[in-house]
Amino acid sequence: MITVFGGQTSRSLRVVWLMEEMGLDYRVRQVDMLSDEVDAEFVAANPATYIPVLRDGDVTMVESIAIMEYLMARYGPTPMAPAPDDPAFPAYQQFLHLGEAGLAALMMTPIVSRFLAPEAERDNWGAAWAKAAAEKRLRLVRRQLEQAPYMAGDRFTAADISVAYALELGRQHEVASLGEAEHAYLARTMGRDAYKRALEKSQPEAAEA
Ligand SMILES: N[C@@H](CCC(=O)N[C@@H](CS)C(=O)NCC(=O)O)C(=O)O
Repeated sequence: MITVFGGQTSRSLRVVWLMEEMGLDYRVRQVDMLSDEVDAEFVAANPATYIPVLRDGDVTMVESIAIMEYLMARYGPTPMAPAPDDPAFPAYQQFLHLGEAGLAALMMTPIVSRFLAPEAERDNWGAAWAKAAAEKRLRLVRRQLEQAPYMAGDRFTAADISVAYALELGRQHEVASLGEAEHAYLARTMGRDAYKRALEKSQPEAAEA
């Protein structure tokens, strides 16, 4: 069975959400990122010690977007991934990656600066730059939402899983200013049954059930 090492609000949610959309069988193996104890199985799976990690038979992978691409290629075809000859494909591919590389990854610097950095280092230039860079990239999401309900057009795809996760991260930690269209988009995407199931199954108490 597929195992995802993750946590309830981590990027493992992207992977679990996708598996719920695809109807795949999996289990979530909780990783407590705040614990001081060494989690030997997790460290063996990812010596860089970040989540999510996917284990599928002999395959061990990190990076949420790469994992999603692997799952859709390995267990598809799926409506979550438009085919390369589909007119929706370029926008799909762009936003699938923008959600992490252009949004969530940039948001992490202001988030960890605000919540984890020593007091004197909270307002640092790098964090302000990363926040501004993410805000600029959000204009691409905003422009897309003026034209279509989803990142790839009329249909929900994995690009929405990628971008919605990032928007929610920015919203929760107040590092992104979301307008009405972005809030409506979050309600539309995170209102899906598959997302609700993913959230439930990512809770620590549900993990080993
Ligand atoms: N680009 C990676 C980022 C993964 C990442 O930053 N994960 C966070 C949790 S959401 C983490 O484990 N951070 C701890 C660390 O980096 O040490 C992905 O998309 O999977």
